[in-house]
Amino acid sequence: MTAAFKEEFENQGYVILKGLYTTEEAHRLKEEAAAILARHDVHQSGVFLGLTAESPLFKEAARTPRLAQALKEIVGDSVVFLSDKLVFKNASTDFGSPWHQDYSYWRGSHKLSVWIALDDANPANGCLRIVPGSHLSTASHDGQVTDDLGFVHRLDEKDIDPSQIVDLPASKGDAIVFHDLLLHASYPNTSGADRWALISTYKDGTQPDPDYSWAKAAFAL
Ligand SMILES: O=C(O)CCC(=O)C(=O)O
Repeated sequence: MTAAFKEEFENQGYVILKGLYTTEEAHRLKEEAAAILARHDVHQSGVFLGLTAESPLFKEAARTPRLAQALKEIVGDSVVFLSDKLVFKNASTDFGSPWHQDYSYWRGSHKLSVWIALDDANPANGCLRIVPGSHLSTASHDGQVTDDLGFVHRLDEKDIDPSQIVDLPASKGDAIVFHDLLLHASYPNTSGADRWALISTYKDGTQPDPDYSWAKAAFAL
């Protein structure tokens, strides 16, 4: 990792770790996620919180050395894993996530999200979309909530300049690390195929924060 890596994160608000996990590792994680979902009464929201809290395999993946090194490069030596969630889309759970900054939900110190592809992701099955550089300011989240997707803080699509949007297709095992002020959304899944992604949250352990009830499996890297 180089100074250019950190500079890219600071300027763009995100960096891509291609092939963070091998195809086989991503496949194993998806199988494990499916086993976890099968043990729970998961409804159609397409979101399940807390895989690492109940799976040693996910805990191991959350501290994989290349990721730990990249996160330390960005925030410094004290990195804390807070929580993770599976955002799974398929033929019946096919919504696109609306535009938002994660910070609008979390507040406190700034965090990093790591979006990990457990399937190949593209515009047809719901890949991530971002606005590079948007992490440099806080947007007001006053978009109308007319569905029950659970995104209560969101921007109106018309408030996003289409010329600034970058689509981030990903191969299974790729990871996108982004700042909690980076504007992002995802396409709806019109393909009928799975698009499962793991999204993990990390923070700089030296920064004070409120207690987050959703971070019950927190640990230092
Ligand atoms: O649909 C996605 O993969 C993005 C989900 C997302 O942005 C979120 O849950 O904060």
